[in-house]
Amino acid sequence: MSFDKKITRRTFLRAAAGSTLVSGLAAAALSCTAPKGQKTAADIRKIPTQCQGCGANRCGIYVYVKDGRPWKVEGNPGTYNNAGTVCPRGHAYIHDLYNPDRIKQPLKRTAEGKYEPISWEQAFTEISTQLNLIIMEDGPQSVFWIQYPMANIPLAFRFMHALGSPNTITHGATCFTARNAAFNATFGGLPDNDLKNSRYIVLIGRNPAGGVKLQQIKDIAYAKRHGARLVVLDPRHSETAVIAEEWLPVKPGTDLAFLLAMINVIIEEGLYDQKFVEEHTVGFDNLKDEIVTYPPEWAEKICDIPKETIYRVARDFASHKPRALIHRGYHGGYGSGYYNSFQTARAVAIANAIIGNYERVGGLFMPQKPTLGELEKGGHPAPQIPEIEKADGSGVPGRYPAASYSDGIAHAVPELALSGKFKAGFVYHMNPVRTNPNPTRVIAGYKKLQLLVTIDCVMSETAALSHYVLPEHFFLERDDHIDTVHSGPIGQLTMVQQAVKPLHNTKPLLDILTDLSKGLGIGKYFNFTMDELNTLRLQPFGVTLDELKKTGVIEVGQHWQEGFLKPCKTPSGKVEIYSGQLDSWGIDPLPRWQEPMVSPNPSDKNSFRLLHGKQAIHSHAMTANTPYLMQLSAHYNMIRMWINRQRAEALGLKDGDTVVVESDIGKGYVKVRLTGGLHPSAVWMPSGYGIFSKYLKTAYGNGINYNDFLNTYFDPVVGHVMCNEIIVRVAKV
Ligand SMILES: Nc1nc2c(c(=O)[nH]1)N[C@H]1C(S)=C(S)[C@@H](COP(=O)(O)OP(=O)(O)OC[C@H]3O[C@@H](n4cnc5c(=O)[nH]c(N)nc54)[C@H](O)[C@@H]3O)O[C@H]1N2
Ligand SMILES: Nc1nc2c(c(=O)[nH]1)N[C@H]1C(S)=C(S)[C@@H](COP(=O)(O)OP(=O)(O)OC[C@H]3O[C@@H](n4cnc5c(=O)[nH]c(N)nc54)[C@H](O)[C@@H]3O)O[C@H]1N2
Ligand SMILES: [Mo]
Repeated sequence: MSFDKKITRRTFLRAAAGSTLVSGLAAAALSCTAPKGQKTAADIRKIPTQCQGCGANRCGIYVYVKDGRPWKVEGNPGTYNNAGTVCPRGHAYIHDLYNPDRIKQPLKRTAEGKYEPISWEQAFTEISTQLNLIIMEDGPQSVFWIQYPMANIPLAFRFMHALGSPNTITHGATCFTARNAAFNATFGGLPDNDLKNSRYIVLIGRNPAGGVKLQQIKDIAYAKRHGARLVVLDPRHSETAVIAEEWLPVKPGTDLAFLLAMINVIIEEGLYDQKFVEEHTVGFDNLKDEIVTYPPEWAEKICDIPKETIYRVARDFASHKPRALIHRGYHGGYGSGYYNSFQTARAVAIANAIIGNYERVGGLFMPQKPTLGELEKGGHPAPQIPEIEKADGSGVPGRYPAASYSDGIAHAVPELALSGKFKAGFVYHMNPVRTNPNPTRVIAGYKKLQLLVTIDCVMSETAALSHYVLPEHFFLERDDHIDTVHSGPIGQLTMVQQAVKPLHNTKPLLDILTDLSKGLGIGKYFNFTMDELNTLRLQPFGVTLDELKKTGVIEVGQHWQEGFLKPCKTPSGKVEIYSGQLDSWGIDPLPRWQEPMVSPNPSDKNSFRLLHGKQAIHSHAMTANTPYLMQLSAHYNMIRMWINRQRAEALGLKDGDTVVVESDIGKGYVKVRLTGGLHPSAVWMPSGYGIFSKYLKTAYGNGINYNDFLNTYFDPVVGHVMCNEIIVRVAKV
């Protein structure tokens, strides 16, 4: 059965949105492994926890446990991010508890590159001894910690700061840092989208039905039922474009031209919110002076969207104010894709601001983030934040001042290791060898380290390079730090809660850090249990840990209210259209047109820009080893690169043919899917495949990955990867 024929993108969308089809298939596939026999209410426990099937959304779920085994999953109706639903990955991922590829005890790399089991005691002793020596010789700043930005992150900060190193890093620079920095510069933080109440929604390189966020797709569906118009700008006819009133196949990397022209129309025709602009923004006049150079007549030649369409979208958008929004975006459009991504995200922020939708129903709003209680209150001293600049230059004047100090620049690690600045590193819940650009260089860098410790549940590509691999409890086996990720219009507390007994000789992160800290002379910073920590974290809210564990979600604080009630956390306290701070850092204070860094060669019929993106049934590089999900990939023929039909035919290609894809750094082979739903200048590759760790037997050898073709780039503003700045040659084999 071909993916094109039987499962359309429309049904995929429904699957992602309502978890019907694909998750139904996934659940059907899974039910064969669920324990057989009669289920009686008495032996089934329903445990609220957080899904970790992607790390990003951390959806509130109930895990039903029967005879000590997880049996099924349901969405927690109270959590904001998923509002009662679970996606296919959530249904399937719980079964990775029993995945035979899990690491069952600590491992040490031998001289031959094999892994031998060792005891936890040996692991802690050897790691702390080596680390002490490295710190003595090269200082604590030669140690880094890199991880997925998830609930446990304060523990890593604590550990690193106690050691005296500022070098904590997340995957941000490979995902979202251009967007975050731009919204910070404009609003002093990252606002959320009130999609549900919006009446005109523009998505620019955001595909919530593929890069799934269940609440967003549900809210879009709700808004559409109430008359909202949905406009999707995407070079690809994405799963979300399927339900849009309008799909605008923008030329990749040129959304900035479209946005500047939109702003031009809104200002030139006086369609902006004059009162809001006067009262709450700075620098409108500077923008007004410059924007005249960017009419739709100019933009259409750059972005391939006709001027009439730009005029119409700009007018419709403004006429629905304040209940109109351009989604804040995530990864695909301007999270970390292009040389111009930072300014594209600035233009998105400004286009929203001038129609006065900020802090308005149906527009953008600052989420109500609760501040958790302090460990100090329980007599647990906090380590000082080291007064040393971060080695990757994030937040450092003259280097990447606009980059977030806490996210850092992930793909700078290999350089810093090769140059000898980093000697030792910890990788937690992240797989940089597969998710960072240019694996050859990443491998060379990570291999150069004197000590590399990876904390994972399986032998990822990164684990398979490490000197020590420390297995963490699977999420169903542990409690994590209380999380505030579900906060939207109201603050929400949720957590990962243990649902089953640990199956193997593994440990949760806090225990690993506690034991390690003893040998490192920083034991006083890890003198609490997870229950004590979480109890203290809850103290300001007057709720108990038992209450949270019972319901899985607790709302705290006031509900968001419409209106500009608090100053922005920008230098002026207002929305900064013109940013003096950016100017002082030598960064364009207003968005101005910038070309993408590289472009396909128009006179070479084999030359394309390589784009990538999420499929609803896979997460990053981490679910390709989940057998049920890979079964779906195979069944629906999903491991194919999309190519524009006419361009493919000019290369003599038919659907399903194998092509060779080559960039200046990589080469690979993949099957193609011919489609009318892709801008002719690009090819598009699903991003969840190309696993090369031989330990991951289901995933290994299936498909290729965009990182194999991506050179090592650092955007000059925030240092992000510029992951869509890839030109490939595609040819039939
Ligand atoms: N299924 C699934 N869902 C996920 C995740 C996952 O791994 N799997 N991960 C979560 C995370 S961490 C993230 S960051 C989000 C990502 O969520 P998104 O950013 O929405 O997802 P992507 O698939 O990266 O990109 C979205 C779209 O951007 C388009 N695009 C590429 N270049 C351009 C361009 O120049 N202009 C425009 N307008 N569009 C462009 C792509 O064609 C793609 O359809 O998903 C989250 N949800
Ligand atoms: N190949 C590829 N690269 C990408 C992307 C992609 O889709 N594909 N997307 C980009 C984006 S948007 C993002 S956000 C980043 C994400 O990149 P990463 O942060 O590297 O995320 P994952 O690939 O999901 O890797 C997560 C790792 O955590 C491990 N893990 C899972 N559960 C647990 C647990 O409970 N405990 C521990 N200790 N480990 C666990 C998984 O086995 C896996 O090795 O990658 C970027 N780069
Ligand atoms: Mo991401």
